[in-house]
Amino acid sequence: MKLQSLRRAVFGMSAAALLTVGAAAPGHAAAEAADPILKDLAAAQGIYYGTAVTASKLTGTYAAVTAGQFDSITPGNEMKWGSVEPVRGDFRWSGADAVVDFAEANGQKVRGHTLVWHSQLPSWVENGSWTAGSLRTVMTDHIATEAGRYKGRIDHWDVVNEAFNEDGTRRQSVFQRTIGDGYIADAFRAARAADPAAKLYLNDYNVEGINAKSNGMYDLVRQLKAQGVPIDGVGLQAHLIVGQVPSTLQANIQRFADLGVDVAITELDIRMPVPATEQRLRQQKADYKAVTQACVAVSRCAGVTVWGFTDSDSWIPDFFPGEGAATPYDENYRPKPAYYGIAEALGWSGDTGPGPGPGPGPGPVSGCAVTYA
Ligand code: 9MR
Repeated sequence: MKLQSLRRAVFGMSAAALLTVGAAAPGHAAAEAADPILKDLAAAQGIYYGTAVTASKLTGTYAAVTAGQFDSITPGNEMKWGSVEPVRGDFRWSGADAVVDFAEANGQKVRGHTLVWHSQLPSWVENGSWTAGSLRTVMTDHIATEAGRYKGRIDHWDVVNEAFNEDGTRRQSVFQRTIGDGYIADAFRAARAADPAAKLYLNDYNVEGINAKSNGMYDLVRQLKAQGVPIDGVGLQAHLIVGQVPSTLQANIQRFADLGVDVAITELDIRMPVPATEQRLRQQKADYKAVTQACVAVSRCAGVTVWGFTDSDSWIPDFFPGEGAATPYDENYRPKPAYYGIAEALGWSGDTGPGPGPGPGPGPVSGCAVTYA
């Protein structure tokens, strides 16, 4: 990595953060860097800016950018049930512990992800022989154990993840099939009991705009609030496609806010066919800017989390063959136009850096030479 890029990456890190991430971060880079610091800009707008992380990568430049640019982190996989208790009673906390410890060392919030989800669920849960009562007990015990372990250290918990089908009906997960509609209220009550300080979220994808699925979520949140179920927020994952930010995003955030819950953009990425082109990167910048602006515009929008900050740590290429380049930094930790789009949405109006246009100069993007103009 060029020294200039590394300086950009770590600009704004505290001395403590630099010590935490170790030798890869140059000690006094901050004073020389010109690029904006997303977490500082976000704080000035009253929101946080976060990223999903992979615990095993939290060293060197990856750690430096994570700590230098973001004030919230979400473990991408390490807190899922399949990660923490793959075999009944056999707990593996090291990955989750590492993320929470990193956040605390660097003054960051943690979004806990996720307590109840149909996916990355251990087979002993998925395929067990349960009654409604026995699965409810297993589920609430799991919540008590995990949320209890991190009590007081988690800002937001994604208590229930991806509970809906695209038409707004309930997904027929093992929890829905076995326990019935009430499993969501049971999960939120268990989470509140385990960690009263954490904000408790219902999280899903394809609910960013006003549509059948987000209508289903809206109706449920209204019911839960009416029943006194302790739900604090709604997470809009926002796994988006370049050029396709829903036009109703801000109105959707606002209608949930009007129900009396917070909203967060929890897993933002914006994918495109690869190799990336200059035109797509420019559109992606506009898209990241639009999503961030929509959050800034609604006072109950708590913040934005990108689902991996670098194209080298993104789920997209594995799940969508032929697509990628979905995050704000390229595979070599160089800020992409999207990064500047985020900064602009957060009120930054500075120089986009040396080189012919946005970004630190031309360089390879997903294997293709791109010149920003
Ligand atoms: O980023 C996660 C990836 O590493 C895993 O392979 C994948 C498995 O389902 O889960 C990814 O994260 C998902 C998140 O937990 C829930 N919303 C969708 C995310 C992308 O699949």
